Amino acid sequence: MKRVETQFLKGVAHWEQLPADGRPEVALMGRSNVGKSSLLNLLVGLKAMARVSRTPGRTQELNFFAIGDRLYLVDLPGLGYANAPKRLRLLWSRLIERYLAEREPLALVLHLVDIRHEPLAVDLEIMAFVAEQQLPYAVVLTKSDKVNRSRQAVARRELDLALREAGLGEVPVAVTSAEKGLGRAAVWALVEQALAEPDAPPADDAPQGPDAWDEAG
Ligand SMILES: Nc1nc2c(ncn2[C@@H]2O[C@H](COP(=O)(O)OP(=O)(O)OP(=O)(O)O)[C@@H](O)[C@H]2O)c(=O)[nH]1
Ligand SMILES: [Mg+2]
Repeated sequence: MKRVETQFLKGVAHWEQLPADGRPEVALMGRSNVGKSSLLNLLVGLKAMARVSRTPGRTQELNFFAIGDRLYLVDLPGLGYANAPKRLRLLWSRLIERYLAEREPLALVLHLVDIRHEPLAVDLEIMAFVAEQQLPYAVVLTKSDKVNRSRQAVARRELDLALREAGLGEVPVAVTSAEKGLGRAAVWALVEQALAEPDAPPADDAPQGPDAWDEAG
């Protein structure tokens, strides 16, 4: 698997610590344990760039990873737990909420949904928030190695229904397995598409696609 030149920049716990260079940012968002850190590792082609934890909710800060000098992947803290109280939004830190609502360089929210389960309450909250704020948005169905083809098809239908009910039409979807190394190019394609949108920050003459950034040792 090819690597993408990647560096951990920092964990951000306060607004003032956000990078000031204006590079576009792609945020990985989803419930705790859905596979955000694993997807980040898959995307950059390194096994242990983002910490993968079996203990839900371990990542408490917004973790910024520089992809070349072109963009940041932002590993957001996991949201909500299976046994969380009803008002899940309370578990979103004010920083996450403000980051999503106000962050200028935010070019794409990648919402990770576990392919094994119907979208959970926390997923519906994310969709509602995305619709309300009109954020650039795509969904990644994770852990595809855990289900068969027919369950994959059902998951797509359940997802499409939830998206429609949230008022979100035409949302791009990728299917991944960090375990099997599947879906990497599909997710990068979503990122490229978002960076190419007219209201995204200009990409200069930067090379296109992860293969072009294959400079890491
Ligand atoms: N089988 C399988 N397991 C996966 C996959 N992706 C992640 N996992 C497992 O799911 C667990 C959680 O993965 P993480 O990547 O740490 O999830 P996270 O969303 O970053 O979790 P928090 O940071 O705690 O919110 C780990 O045990 C991973 O090994 C996948 O594609 N397939
Ligand atoms: Mg994580």
